[in-house]
Parts: sequence; C-alpha cells; structure tokens
Amino acid sequence: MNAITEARHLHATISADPTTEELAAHWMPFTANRQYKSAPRLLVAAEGMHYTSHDGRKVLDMVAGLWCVNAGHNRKPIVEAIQRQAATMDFSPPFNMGHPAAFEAANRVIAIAPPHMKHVLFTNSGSESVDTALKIAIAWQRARGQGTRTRLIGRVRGYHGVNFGGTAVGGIVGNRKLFGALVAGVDHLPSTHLPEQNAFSRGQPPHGTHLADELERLVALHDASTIAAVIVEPIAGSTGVLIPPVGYLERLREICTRHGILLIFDEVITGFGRTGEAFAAQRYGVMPDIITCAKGLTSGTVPMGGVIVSGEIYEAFMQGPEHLPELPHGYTYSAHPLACAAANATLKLYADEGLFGRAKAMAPTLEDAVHTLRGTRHVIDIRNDGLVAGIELEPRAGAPGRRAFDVFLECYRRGLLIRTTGDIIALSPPLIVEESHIAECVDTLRAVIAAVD
Ligand code: PXG
Repeated sequence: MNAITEARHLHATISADPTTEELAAHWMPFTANRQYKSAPRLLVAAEGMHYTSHDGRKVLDMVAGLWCVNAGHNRKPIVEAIQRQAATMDFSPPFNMGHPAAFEAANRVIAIAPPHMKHVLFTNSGSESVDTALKIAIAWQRARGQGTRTRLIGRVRGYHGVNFGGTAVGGIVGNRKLFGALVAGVDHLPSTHLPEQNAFSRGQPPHGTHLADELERLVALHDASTIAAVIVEPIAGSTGVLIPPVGYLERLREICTRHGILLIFDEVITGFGRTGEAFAAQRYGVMPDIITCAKGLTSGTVPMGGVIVSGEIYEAFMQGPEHLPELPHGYTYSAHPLACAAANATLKLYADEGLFGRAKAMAPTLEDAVHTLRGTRHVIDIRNDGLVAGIELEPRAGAPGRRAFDVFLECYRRGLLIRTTGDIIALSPPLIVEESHIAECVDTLRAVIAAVD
C-alpha cells in the first residue's frame, strides 16, 4: 500500500471517538454537516424506547427515530423475520414476478386501510410514495377520459418528501428555493396555522374550517377541468405539527368530490397508529382516494413505502392489451423481500400487541404532560393529537431556529432525543411509550427550555 491508499484504508474504519477526517466522506442528508462533524452524535445500538450513544449513554427516543419506529426498537419478531428472509431469498424481481411475502404484505395493509381502499403499490420511501401517487392521479384522470386534469394542488408548509413532485407540491420554502422550477402546473392551499385563534389547542383546533374554501378559489382560478388532485398531510408533521382544524378535512373532501378532483392523504407520518387508528383517515372520519405511507409500515426497520388506492382507481387502469403493464411505473426494490418480511412482522406485532389502541390510550397522557409546559419561558404554542405533539418557541431575535436547535443539543446531552424544525419541538414517541417516559421527557424539556437563552 502506498501512503495515500493506506491513509484511505485507515479512514475506512471508524474509531470509537471519530475524527473530523473519518466523518468527511459521508455527506449527511438534511444535516448541518459542519456543526455535526465538529461534535458528532453517533448512535450505536437500540432497544425498546432507547438508543445507546457512541459514548455509552442511554438516550430516550421520543421521536420514534424519525417518526417511524412505531413498534419500538429492535423488536424480536421483526428482527427475526428479517433475518429469516435474508437467509431464504435475498431478492425477487418485482416486475412480472412475485413472492409470497409481497402479497401477504399487501393483504395486511388493505386489511387495516379504509374499506373502499383495495390495492397497494409498494415503494421504498415516503418520497417515492408521493411521486408515485401524483403520477397515478394524473394517469387516472386520463384513463377516465379527463386528460386535461394535470394540475396538482399542495399546501403551504406541506412536506411530501424530496423528489421533484413532492418538492413541488410541498410548501416549505427552504426545501424548494434551491431547486428551480420544479414541476409545472402546481398551486398551493394556505396553511392551516392560525396561532392568534388556535394557540394551545388540545386536539383539533376550533378555527380554520374556512381555509378549505380556498380550494374553491383555486378551482375558480384554474377551472376544475385542469386539476387532477389535492395532496395534504392530515397532520402536517415535518413543518412542526399542525393539527387539522375541526371540519377542515371534511370540507376539502366535499369540494374535491364536487369537482372530480382526487384527494390524496399523505400519511407517511400519520399512518400505522400515530393518531390512535391505523390511518388518520379513520381517526378523522374522512376518506381520501389515495393514501401514501412509509415509515411505520416496517417500523423503520427496512426502507419501504406504499400507495394505497381505492378499487375505483385500480379498476380504471385494468384495460388495454393484457400482456402489457397497466401502469408503467415501479421500482427495482418495490416489494423487496426483506422489506415485506419486515412489514408482515411489524403489522402482525401492531395487531398482537394492540399498539394502535395503546397509542389512543396514551394520547391524553401525552397531551396533559406537554400542556404543563405552557408558561415556561419562550413557549408560545403547544399543539397535539394522538401520539404527536408540537411545542413552539419564540425564535431568538435574528437567529431563527437557533433556540430550538440549542434545546435539541442540550436534550441529547441529557439523554433525550427530540426532533426540532425551525423553532418547533416535535414529539412522536414509539407507540410502546409509557407514562414514565413521557414524564421524563417533559421534565427534561422544561428544564432545558427554561435554561437556554
Ligand atoms: N411525506 C411526509 C408527510 C413525510 O413526513 C415524506 C413524505 C418523505 O418520506 P421519506 O421516506 O422519503 O423521507 C415524509 C418524511 C422531520 C422529517 O423533521 C420528516 C420526514 C423526513 C425527514 C424529516 O419531521 N418525513
């Protein structure tokens, strides 16, 4: 080995206390790379409600990894199912071939989806699910003879992943502004955030139903004959937990139906028990035409997403020559055997342990606990529903996001993992969370928020 390859080889292994050089090659996604690499936080193991950090500390995970580890970490039935599948069949081509675990996973998803939803197309992430759903919506309109309906409507502050379609319908400025024109023919509803009227609401906020009427304005502007679909997160998660106002989703549904527009619920975060039901559609009693999901589908263990559609949508595609694919879309890793094995074990575990019901039962405990932070210095709003809560801090003058980031860093130092976005703290614990974990989390938050500048 010459000096250069030797140095490269050395850096290929990561020491227990890694140097900046060892961390340089990995361009970390959605991460402040320079800050991170100057003081790295590595996770090396996980069990139940906790991570273990590289410096040997137990860290309470109050965000389910990243809104995904709904069953809790390293659950034995899921781990063993993945191990078994890896040892039996590593890969199966997804196009014109299939394997049993894929059909089982689809049946399991459909069994817990709203009754009119009958089919699911598997992807590998939430972003892929969203772009797939948008393509299906446009293609479905064409299949039923409405080919002029190509427009897509998202919402300000929406997050639908990072692919081009999802970025275009998304409404978080920082995620959009670097990336040019994105996708043509997209418009946005206003966000549902009304802090003057709704601050410190518990569950669905009372004000804001009328914001759904903005869809009528967009229909008047563009004409319904140009609009394929509306996509919203039932609870906007990534932007900092915005709960749908009472009556809002119902009104969106009603306007979409009246104008022949498909309604897509992006349930990447709200799916699989987060709101106390399998999907937020059931929690709020509003039925979309398409649901996108990911994350909790495998409890975060193997990348997997899905697009769940109504029978009516699927049937519209089932025409044309029988030897040709009805939908020219899919991924090499759609319904990957390891992902399907993980999904099957995860969905079985949710049912065996009644974890969606557990989320519903624990929701009032989380609600009561987080609302005790009202009155703590810097706290300007608290909102929650199901096992999701957002705590909004007054931004530090001239440094938006800095105060919450300081809270994040200090919480981690004290053994608590939270998620922050802008100056909002988001909590979304695994559904196995216990009262003691919630108490520990809120006590730490209270002390840390009061202590930061
Ligand atoms: N839709 C929604 C509603 C999401 O929350 C995606 C799509 C994209 O999923 P993938 O698997 O492609 O990442 C998401 C992802 C945060 C945060 O800080 C949330 C997500 C991703 C990254 C950060 O809250 N959600």
